[in-house]
Amino acid sequence: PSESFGASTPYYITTAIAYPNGAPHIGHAYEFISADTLARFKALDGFDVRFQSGTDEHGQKMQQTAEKEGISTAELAKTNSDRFESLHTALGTDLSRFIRTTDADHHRASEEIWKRMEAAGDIYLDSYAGWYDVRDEAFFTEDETSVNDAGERVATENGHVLTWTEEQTYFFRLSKYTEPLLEFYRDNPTFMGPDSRRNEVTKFVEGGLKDLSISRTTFDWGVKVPGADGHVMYVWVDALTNYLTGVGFPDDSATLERYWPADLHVIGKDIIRFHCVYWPAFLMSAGIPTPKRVFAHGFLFNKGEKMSKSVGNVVDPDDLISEFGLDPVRYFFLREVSYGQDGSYSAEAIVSRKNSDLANEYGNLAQRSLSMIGKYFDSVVPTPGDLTDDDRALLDSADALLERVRGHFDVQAIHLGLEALWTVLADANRYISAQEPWKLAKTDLERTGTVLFVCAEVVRIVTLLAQPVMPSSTSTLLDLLSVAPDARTFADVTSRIVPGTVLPTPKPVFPRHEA
Ligand code: ME8
Repeated sequence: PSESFGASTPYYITTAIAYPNGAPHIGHAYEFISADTLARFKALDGFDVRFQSGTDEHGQKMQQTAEKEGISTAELAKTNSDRFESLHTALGTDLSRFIRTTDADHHRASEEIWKRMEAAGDIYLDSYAGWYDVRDEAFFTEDETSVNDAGERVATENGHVLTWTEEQTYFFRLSKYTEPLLEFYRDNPTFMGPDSRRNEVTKFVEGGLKDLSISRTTFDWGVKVPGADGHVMYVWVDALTNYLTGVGFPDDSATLERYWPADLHVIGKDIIRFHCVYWPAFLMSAGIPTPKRVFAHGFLFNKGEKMSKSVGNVVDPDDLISEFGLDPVRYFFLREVSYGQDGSYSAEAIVSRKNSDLANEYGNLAQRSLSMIGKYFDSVVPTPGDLTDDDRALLDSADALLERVRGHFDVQAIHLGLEALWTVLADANRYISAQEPWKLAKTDLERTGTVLFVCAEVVRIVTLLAQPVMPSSTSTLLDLLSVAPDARTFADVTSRIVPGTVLPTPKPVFPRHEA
């Protein structure tokens, strides 16, 4: 949220839109937390941020799940979409829009992009026969399939059981975009992150692209193909278009011009092909600019095991939040998992981070510094005397944090940004142990004041920069430092706490975990 719309640079960031055919799980929560942190970082860094998430409600899988549960597809979609929206609330996500692909404006946007691709001569009708994966809504050619132990035809790449399907469908001339896409990747080396993903996508495209079946006639739960009775759009055509719908495509050209192309699509690693191959090809065809960057995070595993209903290790994000607290959970996932790689979580690992990183390293430093200012200086921020080399070294490393952390966040290396903050917290803890202000207070009150000023200042800077990850705890801590609500952006990192400022009574902000 910016102070004046129009003054600051726009930044449009999205998550994938989830399938609401079941309840949200930790993987979804992880994606929302990480994207929210990236969005908040940009907002605090002065950008006019627009942040979108939502639900991907069409497709055969939704229709089949609804039939199994004996409810209408619309009801299934609404019930579960509401659960995803509640999860955003529980996670403290700061969304500009929660989009549902059943929204009226989204149907309008999907029809429009279809018409533009058609006008470009990229859509044609043909008959299709092939192996269909209902779960991923994707077709496979014979050579991409194999037969499993149970004698079922499965997709070789993911083991999903396939059904033989024959129908007349519309096709998108994806083959035509093989060269343009390769050129696009060459010209835009930062389009895909992390870097390691670029090779795998480029290789796939270099292998040559086949035209893509983009309509279905065997069910009707989808966006109707304009002018073609009985056809609904392939779910990925409308799903990807949600990113455009949310910024006013096609009617609200002011919003569209301001926020499109998107700055960042945050997605999981299993849907890279859709975002890095199909999506730019659709957009090129429709004459719409391509997004600036797609970043794929890894998958989360429960103690190293894949989460699945049959194993019974699917954890409800709400349970984690009520057990450990929202900010510790947000911190844990972003610090523990290298963003872009797979990660594992367990209750023990969360407790360990909560106690060592938050309660010990961060909370104790803040609590000791603030309570000594209370005790020795009547809760008034002391005026620092001459700075020693140690004082200066610590302040310099805190002052250098904004540039360092920003550098990491620019390439979505959230974990490295956090590591940088915690390195300075560790330095500050060593500093306070070495300076022993509680002893100094008996002999040299001026020096005590200088040490506590330096500590309070380090806590302030780290806390400003930790806001995107732990919005609520950092807000409390900034209150305890009497930092005014309008002095909490990254532009304020370079100012200093004003000596003479009166502080409220300190209280612990990062308690140890109690089972
Ligand atoms: O893919 N760990 O929806 P979805 C981390 N509707 N991330 C995970 C995960 C895990 N265990 N499981 C899933 C879809 N995700 C499509 C997207 S976008 C135009 C359409 C991530 O509900 C997954 O990678 O299956 C994806 O980014 C998001 O959760 C939604 O997954």
